[in-house]
Parts: sequence; structure tokens; C-alpha cells
Amino acid sequence: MPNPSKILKPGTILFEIAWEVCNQIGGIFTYLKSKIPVMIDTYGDDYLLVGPYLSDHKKAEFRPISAGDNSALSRTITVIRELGFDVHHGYWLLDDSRPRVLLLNPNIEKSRLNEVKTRLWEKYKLSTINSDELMDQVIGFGEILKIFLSEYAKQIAEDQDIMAHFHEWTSASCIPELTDNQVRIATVFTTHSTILGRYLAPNESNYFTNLSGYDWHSKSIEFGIETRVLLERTITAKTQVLITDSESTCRECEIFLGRKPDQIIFNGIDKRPAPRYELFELYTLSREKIDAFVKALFLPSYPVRTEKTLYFFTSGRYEYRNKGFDLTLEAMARLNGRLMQQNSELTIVLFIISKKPFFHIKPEVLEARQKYQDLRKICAQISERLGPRLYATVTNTGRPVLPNLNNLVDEELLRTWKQAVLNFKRNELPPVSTHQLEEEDEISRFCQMSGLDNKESNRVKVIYYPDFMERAKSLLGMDYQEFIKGCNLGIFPSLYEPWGYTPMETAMAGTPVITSDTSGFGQYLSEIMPEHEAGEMYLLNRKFQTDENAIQQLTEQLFRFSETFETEHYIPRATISKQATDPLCWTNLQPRYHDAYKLAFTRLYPDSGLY
Ligand code: 1S3
Repeated sequence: MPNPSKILKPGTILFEIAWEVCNQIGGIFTYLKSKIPVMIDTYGDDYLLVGPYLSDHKKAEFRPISAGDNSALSRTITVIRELGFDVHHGYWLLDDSRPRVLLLNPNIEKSRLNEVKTRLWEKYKLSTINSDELMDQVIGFGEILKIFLSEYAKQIAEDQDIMAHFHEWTSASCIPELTDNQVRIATVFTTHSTILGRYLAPNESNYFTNLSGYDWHSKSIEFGIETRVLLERTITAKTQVLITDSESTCRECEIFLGRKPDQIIFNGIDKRPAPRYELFELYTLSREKIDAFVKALFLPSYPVRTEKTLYFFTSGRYEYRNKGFDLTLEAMARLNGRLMQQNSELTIVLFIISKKPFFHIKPEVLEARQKYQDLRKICAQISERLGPRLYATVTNTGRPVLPNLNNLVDEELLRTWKQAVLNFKRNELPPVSTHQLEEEDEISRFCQMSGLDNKESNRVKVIYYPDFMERAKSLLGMDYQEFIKGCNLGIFPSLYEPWGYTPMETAMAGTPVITSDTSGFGQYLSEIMPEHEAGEMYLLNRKFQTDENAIQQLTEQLFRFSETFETEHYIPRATISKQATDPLCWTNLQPRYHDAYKLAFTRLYPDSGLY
């Protein structure tokens, strides 16, 4: 394990700041979660995460630490609270680590917010008067953080250093003023995407071909995102060091943000994939749970044969076109048509896991799950009683004649069983979405229009799960990591995907995966593993293709995958080579960050000769 004293000056405090600290939205959450164990090993108590304290904050994931000591941190928190800001210090309760976090309530008083807005206009010509809720929170968060860091710099010893590593523009609006006020803090800004990239890729035809010709200013006005882009550009210009995670985002930084990143650092993993045999065992265990859920949901309406069923899934931040949900659904609809035409006996269940506002889990889903569990319980009771009685009957008579089984089960149990079977039946089709959405979205609309409505004759069924899959509240009784291990294929034909943790996690779980040539991970794979070695990991060409072209490719890939299973009864698992995973281990990527941190200090203290 690297010794921090050899990396940065002993006692250097490292703040890692992101909007997704204790606040799951997309890939930055996974980035942090996977990196934290290595950071704690290296920096121990000198490592502190900072994020927003939001009203729908998951209290279960945060345990407050009661203040009381006289550390610089406690003293600073006291000062900030006295200024009227809402600050929470505690532990982030993750599965395998408990880092210390500081959560700042970004909803600051209106009059204070307006003062900051005026300042931002006067100093940087950032017009935020008509901003939306997110922008107001970003500014509020930046203001508290600026005051907090400036105060903290006063509270610590003069020879102690502070490193602040920000992720994405949402967490970094205080960088310009920290730099201009010459607060003695080194700043590193990692942009995991660009705002214009997220908007232009799904809305402009031939985005990748035209990339170098876009004018950031006119495009940001056209899409109504001028203030956000201006803020992102100001942050980029003022940070000491700029990092991004893939070649394509690096180009975007040059074109849209006007600065070439100092480094491209790929995203990492905290664990190497388990051995093949273990992954297969995990597949079987998780698969049983998925089977149970699918049976509970579908059996009340019509029979399903899970031994002839494949589980496909897609997931990620809800960005319908960027994450390729549109392509996945269209290809699945076409696959359905082809399989039906062939009278295939296969069933493909597509799970779509992406967070969307919902009111509640649909009562029919909870009911179906409950009734299925009841039925299983009764069946287990019957077999428990039947076994010894059957044995006794045969041993008593000594004859190999099967007795009337009805006579071996108690009347009452039989009646309960019959009732449970009758109760289990339902006249409606299995619901496409497991939750009652607050409003109809593109996914539900597409399923309705294309006939992916879970009717019996369809060979492709859809389960849309619009929430994060966490063990405590998961309908399937497992978390996302366990779930993906039990699936047969992860489909991620993203259009805009700077890196792509979703396909990477899928491959690490041993589950076959389709990713696209626009994702950083896809590009990495294609460079490091020749095609014939990329065991069950497929690359879809999207970058310079029309949507129609990409849909045809994807449908063909899905069809071939399903056909192989139907004809060869073979369950493929993905294998990712050590050569591909080793460079992605956080322990191996960490020195790259240390270089970036040193560079930031060199720029902060150009004449010190210390860095
Ligand atoms: C971003 O999160 P997203 O899911 O919105 O950052 C991730 C971590 O760097 C990256 O993997 C992903 O491609 C981006 O999209």
C-alpha cells in the first residue's frame, strides 16, 4: 500500500467533493464507492468526502458524528453553523467501507443566494437570475463550500496543505473564487462528461463527425444551457489541474471548455473478477432469485418456463438516448418479432433498471409476490408431510405401488393449497413497470406503442424497475451487484458514455455484455483485448453509424445470442483478461492521481521548490 508521506506532504488533508456523495444518480456514485476503500487505506483520517445534504436524503446511509473534539474540522464546522448554514458531519454507511463525510445543505436563504448571484455576475459575467432549482443548489453548495474551505485553511497549521478534488461542475462552482481569492488550497477538477456533450450527442445528427466544428457558445444558447456551460468553462479555466476519464471527453474539453485536460485517468475497480467457477456458482444462486420473481409476476397470468428463459438487462442514469435505452427497446421489439415468426419456445425477459420518480410499488406486484411466497410455503408444507407418509406407506406394504397421494395429505392443507392456487390466478397481463410512475415516460410509451406489453404470445417480456436496486428494499431480494450476476446479458448501446461503469461492472460480474464504441470502456476493451479474446463482450459500432444501422447490428447480436442458447443449451459467461483488468485496479491508478495532486501543488506554490 502506498505511503501517503511519500506521495504528498505528511498531514495533507484531502477533500473529495461530488454531488453524488451519499446521493446516487449515475456513474460518479459508482466511481466514488469503488475508490473509497483505497483512499481510506492511503489517507486514513486525512480523507474527507463532501456532498450535498438534500431533503430526500437517505438517512439510512448516513450516521452523524456528534461534534465535541477541538479539531480544525470541528472548529470550522462550528464557525459555519454560526453563520447560519446547515452542515452535517458523519459516516457514509457503505457495504464495505464507512468514510467520513461532510454534507452541506445547498438550499441557502434567498437573500444570501441573490448576493452570491450578483457577485458571480460581477466577477464572471455568469447570469443566474433566472436559474432553475438545480442551478440554485449548485450555487448554494459552492458558497458554503467556499466559506468552509477558506475557514478551514485558517484553522490548520500554516505548513499543512489542503488538496480539494472536485467531480463534475455541480460540485465545483466555488473553484473560481477559491483561486481568485488565493485561498491556499490546491484544486483538481475531474470532469466525467461535458454539459454540451450530454445535450448535443442525443440531439444532433452525426455528433461525432461534426464535433470539432461546434461553436460552444451558439450551441449552448440554442439549447438554453448558456449559464451552465459558462460556469463549467470558468471552473475549467480556474482549476489548477483538469482531469477527464476518456479520449472522447478529452476532445470535448478542448472544443467545448477551451482547455486540454492535464491527464486522462481511466475509471477503476476495487475488486478483480472472481474465478470462473465461482462466478458460475454465483450465477446459479442469483438466477434462482430472479426466477422466483419472474414466476411470481408472470405465472398468475400465464405459464412461463424459466429453464427456457434468458434474462437481459440494461441500466444507468435515465438519459433515454444517451444511454441507448431507445436502441435497446427497438432492437428488443424486433427480436420479439423474429422469435415469434420462428415459433421460438424461448422467452427473453428484459429488465430496465433506471431511476425515475414514482409514487409507490404497484400493489399488484406486491400482491403477486406475496401470493407466490404463500403458495411456495404451502407446497413446502405438503411435501414435508407427504415424504415421510409416502415412505411409511411403501415400507409398510412392501409393494412398489404408489398410493393415492390425495389420501396422504390432510384435508385442510389440501383445501388451503387449492385456495392459494385459485387466489394466485389473475386476469390481467403482468405489468411492464413494477412501480407506479409519477408520469408516463419514454420507456413506458415505447413499450405500449410497440406491443411490448407482456402478452403471452410475445417472446420478449419487459420488467421496468424505475428504482435503484438495493438489498433492503429490492423487490427481488437482492442488490444490483447480485442481480447482474444472475443475468445472461447486459445491453449498453450508449450513444454518449464518457466511460461506462455499467458495462464494466457487468463484465466483471462474469455476465456477457454489449457495449458501444462510443463508451470509454468499450474503446479501452477494443484496444487492450483483440476481438477473438473478448470472451462474450461485444462492441457495437455506433460512433459513425446511423441509428437504423446500429439497431440492425444490435438486433442481429441479440438474435444470435438467443439462438445459440436455444440450439446449444449453452450458458455463456464473460471472461475479462488480467491484462485488461490490472491497469484498472484503483491501486494501480492511484499514482496517476498523485501526479495530478503534485502538479496542482506545483501550480499553487510555483516557487516553493517543495513539489
Ligand atoms: C458519468 O456518469 P453517468 O452515468 O452520468 O460518470 C461516470 C464515471 O466517470 C462515467 O462512467 C459515465 O460514462 C458518465 O455518465
